[in-house]
Amino acid sequence: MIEARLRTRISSTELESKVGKILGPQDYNALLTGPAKLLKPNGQPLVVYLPGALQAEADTPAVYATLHSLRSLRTDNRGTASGSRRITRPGSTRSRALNVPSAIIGAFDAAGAQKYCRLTAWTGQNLPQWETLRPFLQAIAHHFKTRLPDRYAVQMAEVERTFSEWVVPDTPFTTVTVNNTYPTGVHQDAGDLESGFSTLACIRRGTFTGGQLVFPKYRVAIDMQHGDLALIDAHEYHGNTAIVCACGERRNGMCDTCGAERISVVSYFRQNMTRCGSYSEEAARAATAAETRNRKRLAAQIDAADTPAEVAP
Ligand SMILES: O=C(O)CCC(=O)C(=O)O
Repeated sequence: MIEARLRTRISSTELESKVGKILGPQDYNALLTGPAKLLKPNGQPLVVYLPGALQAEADTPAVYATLHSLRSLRTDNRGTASGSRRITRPGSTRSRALNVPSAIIGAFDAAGAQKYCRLTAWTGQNLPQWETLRPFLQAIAHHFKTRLPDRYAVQMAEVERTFSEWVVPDTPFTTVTVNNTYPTGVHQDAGDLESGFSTLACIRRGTFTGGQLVFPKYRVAIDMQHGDLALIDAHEYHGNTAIVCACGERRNGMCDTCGAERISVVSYFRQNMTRCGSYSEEAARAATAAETRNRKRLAAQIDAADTPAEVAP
């Protein structure tokens, strides 16, 4: 395995100018195609690239079936990672970015309007499918433990402080983001453990060009192939290049015509999961929140019914 310490290759002003943008081949000098461990200038790991490390697990039909089925879940909440600017529509209080095929599965901490920890909606409704991913996620965890034992130990210490129902058994992961065939704009991940590490696995079908995972600050990229795993510092700016399928189309979602598909599976530990109560405590919190919402909605309806209609003078 190649091991190298990188130098910063662009100024912070240039890096900032790339945030939210889709990168291209002009944004890297080195493209990793073989096993490598790259360190940042401070000696901390940036990437451990393990080509083919998940070949067997990636070819398990049930794993592919589950990951592939998630392509229908889309979100406009990925911000700069969507490769677009957030826009707030008139009359709305929420800003939205480009709608991309990206799903969060597993556990999620209390955030925004949902003031309780939970399994994400898809996960709660598809527990058997969620469980088919266990061997895949456990294989990722195994490589993480072997290649970056210090970071793994830090993450497992947080697992010890977390109710087990929120953690994928025998892994340091609570949560997984599954992306299907779209280029992420330059972004840093947020919400995952600062002192931990992230992992990105790739499953591919059909023929396409692009999709290289780029770290623009260091001008390096990885050409992720089917069954590859990269352990990555996702707090460093990263993004992946445009994906053009065999039909010649730039994709935002898999191509139903030629079948080109690039699934990236990002597994991590959500920093605030240590604050969650047990599953039943959080379910009780969710029930109370739903009751409060219903009571407020009903009160608003009663108020509206009591308001005399305006009479024209
Ligand atoms: O698909 C990729 O290569 C990058 C995915 C990613 O950066 C993310 O989901 O945050």
